[in-house]
Amino acid sequence: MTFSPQDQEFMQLALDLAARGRFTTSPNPSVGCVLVKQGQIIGQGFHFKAGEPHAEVMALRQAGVQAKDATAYVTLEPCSHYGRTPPCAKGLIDAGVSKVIAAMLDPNPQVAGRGLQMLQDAGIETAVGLLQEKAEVLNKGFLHRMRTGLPFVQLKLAMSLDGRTAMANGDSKWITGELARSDVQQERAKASAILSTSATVLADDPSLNVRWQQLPADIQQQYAIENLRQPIRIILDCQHRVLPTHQLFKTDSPVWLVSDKVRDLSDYPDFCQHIQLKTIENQTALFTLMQELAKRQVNNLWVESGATLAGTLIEQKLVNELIVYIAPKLLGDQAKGLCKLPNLHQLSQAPQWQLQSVEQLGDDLKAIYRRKA
Ligand code: AOF
Ligand code: ZN
Repeated sequence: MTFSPQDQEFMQLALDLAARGRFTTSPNPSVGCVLVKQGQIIGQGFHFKAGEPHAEVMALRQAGVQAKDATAYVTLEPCSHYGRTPPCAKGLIDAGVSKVIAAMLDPNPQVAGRGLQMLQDAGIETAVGLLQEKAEVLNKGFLHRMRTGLPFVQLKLAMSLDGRTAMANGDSKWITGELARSDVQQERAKASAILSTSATVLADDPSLNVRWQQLPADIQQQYAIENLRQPIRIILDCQHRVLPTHQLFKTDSPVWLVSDKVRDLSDYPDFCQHIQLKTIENQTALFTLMQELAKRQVNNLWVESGATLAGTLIEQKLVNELIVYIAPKLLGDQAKGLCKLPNLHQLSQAPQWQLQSVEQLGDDLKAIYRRKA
């Protein structure tokens, strides 16, 4: 299939629109749509929140009767099912659109090609694959969950030049600079959920929420605070050490405490839930946890924890991406390391990663790595 430079331009616009939903659409994907007739944009829209209209509906509303015989550029195959909203494929058919170009197919088993089929059956020309790689990046969490039944796991590591995360006495405030810390807030904001442990809660008493006021001004201006979503905080707490007095409970977004025992939460706020899961050698069975989280519609899981959970997740091949913030400091070899890998003895067995991108944030670097097979 060949696409013209103009096709690329319109799809890029649809991708930019889709990205505006990146902090709000979870558990749904971020999707954008542009309607074009005789080279003119007649409607554009994006999906803002689960339960609210899909991108195509927003664009069709704007175009009104002009949508007849238009071309639709959509970043994901239009849906074919009745979910929280009616099928977009039907909306496009009813509006009389003549052509639909999708960046990629929707792997959601409720859709998976049926959206395009519905359009074709109605005599609409369809094409797929325009700027697909960019569309994949935008929804890597949603797509991974649909394809594998697991969340897309991102492990955040903040370290010195010599790969240390804290001094021997635990002091780690602050290794990275302000821009890197603001970037972490953005990454948290994009995540469906944040995973940590009771050890981290007991040591640092973090709130693990998004401080919207720490995000860049242009982002703050784009969103009304009341529309923003806080990620779910998930804490592995086998020994029930997390208390109702911890900072976690000072912001009223969901907290899920995970352990293998029955837990009475009557002293905890209503937004706190318990997930009961088996443990292996006193540790939560992490693969089972991931399956459970995917069932609960967690697309992107952002992990901020200590070296133990980081190491175990890496060992069990459950980390999809490392997000590493590197500060220009040297902490020396008595300082604490990034992750514990007690079973690793041979260099040939060292987990390997593929560099995806590097970005400068003030004096710090942000490097993203994907797990190699
Ligand atoms: C589209 N356009 O803008 C989005 C789509 O429960 P619902 O009705 O919101 O449907 C959610 C599913 O629809 C989601 O899992 C994904 O497969 C698809 N998302 N589809 O045509 C959109 N957000
Ligand atoms: Zn739809």
